[in-house]
Amino acid sequence: MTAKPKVWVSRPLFPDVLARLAEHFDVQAEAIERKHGPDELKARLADVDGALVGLADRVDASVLEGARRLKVVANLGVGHNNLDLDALTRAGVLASNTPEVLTESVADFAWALMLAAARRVGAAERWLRAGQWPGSNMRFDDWLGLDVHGRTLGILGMGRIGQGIARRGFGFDMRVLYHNRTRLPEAVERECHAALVSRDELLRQADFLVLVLPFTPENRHAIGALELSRMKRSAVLVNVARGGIVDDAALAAALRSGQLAAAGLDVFEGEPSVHPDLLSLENVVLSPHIASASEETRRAMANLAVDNVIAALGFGESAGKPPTPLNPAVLSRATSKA
Ligand code: 8YV
Repeated sequence: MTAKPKVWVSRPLFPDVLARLAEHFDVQAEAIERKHGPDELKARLADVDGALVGLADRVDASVLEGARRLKVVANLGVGHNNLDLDALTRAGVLASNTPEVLTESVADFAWALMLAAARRVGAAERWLRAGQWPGSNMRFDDWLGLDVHGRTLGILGMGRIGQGIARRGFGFDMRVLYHNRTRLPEAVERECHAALVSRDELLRQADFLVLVLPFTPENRHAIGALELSRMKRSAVLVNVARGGIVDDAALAAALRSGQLAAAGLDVFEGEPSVHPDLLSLENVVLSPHIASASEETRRAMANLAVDNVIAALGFGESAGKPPTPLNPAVLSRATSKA
């Protein structure tokens, strides 16, 4: 009997999802959540046919050296700035990600941060839990926040998640503006009730600016001191994209000086550490990179990553046709070689 192909899973996953892999493969799954350095990643990838990795696993040319059996790396996330796609393609390794399945959950969470930051939910809860709610009635003018309804929602990066955030704006009677490298088809703009403006106009007009850009070298510090200075002093910034798109030190300075009213952040430069100035401010809502973390969505992401590995290694109903490849050229090369 030929040995089963080997698959490494870099993060603990739902047992029933792992069981789907085990039907076809010899699975080595990590039991604890931790970051794997380059040497360890290289050693893990050296003798497996497939791998499921997380955003903390940086897969580049150096870790692929010696990974002779490796055919597929499935990323547990839609963003894939942790993968060097050119290096994977050169090595003939298929890469995949988890688009679509997380769109609506991340859009929901962007709204959670918008609302919480505008209405000071985090700070008010800390105050209540600290027993500071006075016995008599609270002052009528205490805990005043910003309204969300009827304001201007600005979205920077209008992919699927940006569109989901925009569509929700209609229910809050908001004017929706967006900026994107390419204009959306008119039908999509209509469905999202969104209008394209320049990046500068977006910064100037948004009452709520939500970042949903991919993290590329060009987008590093896309929002820094200059951009923040162009925004309204009453504006709220929300980042559900990637740490590093915002200059966190500049943001903390703007929040402290009143240059910007509030922020809601799910992602940070250098996660899991968070800039100490952000930790000490009350006008920012902080969450630990959980925008996609609903029960259904995290399961759907894990299952989609597994679907990609099963298909890429030639098993299951979609053998040879992984559902969400990032470098499909690898597949056509494999077919033409066969
Ligand atoms: C993470 C994300 O994948 O999909 C992305 O790009 O950033 C998240 O959904 C998730 O936090 C798992 O680490």
